[in-house]
Amino acid sequence: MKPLKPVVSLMLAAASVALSLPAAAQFAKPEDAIRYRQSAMTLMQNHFGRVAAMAAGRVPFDAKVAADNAALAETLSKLPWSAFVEGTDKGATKAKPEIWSQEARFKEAAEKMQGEMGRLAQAARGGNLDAIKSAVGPTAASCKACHDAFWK
Ligand code: ASC
Repeated sequence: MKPLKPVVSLMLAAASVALSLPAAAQFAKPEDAIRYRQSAMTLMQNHFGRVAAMAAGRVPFDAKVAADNAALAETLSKLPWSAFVEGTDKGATKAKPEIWSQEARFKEAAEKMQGEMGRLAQAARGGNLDAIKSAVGPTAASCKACHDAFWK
């Protein structure tokens, strides 16, 4: 294998540190954690939305665009959770206190959504619009269920 450029090795090292750090140490300030999870949700909504628009027939179906966007949405669906750290229930957030008082329920809803995003990504990799259509509904429902319960 060709040796990696120093900058690339550095980025990989930084990424592996970020993923293995305890959640609280990932963020210098509570606002940073809030911004991080909001950014991840915004990006996820955008990439999921592009696939949902094709499933709804609002934009022409393009199998590669659907697969790429569903894969991004699946990856993004893993990111918000480490940012729900202590002390981030107030400030510029619509997160409900139930996230922390009913942690198991929140975790279950978050994992349900990640599972549905995974199934959507799998359907999109297969390139079949009907399979994508079948997966979009349950995925959107899992977004909504969590927002209804845990979002102001
Ligand atoms: C989205 C989004 C959600 C869900 C939900 C579906 O695109 O951001 O939270 O779909 O609105 O009902």
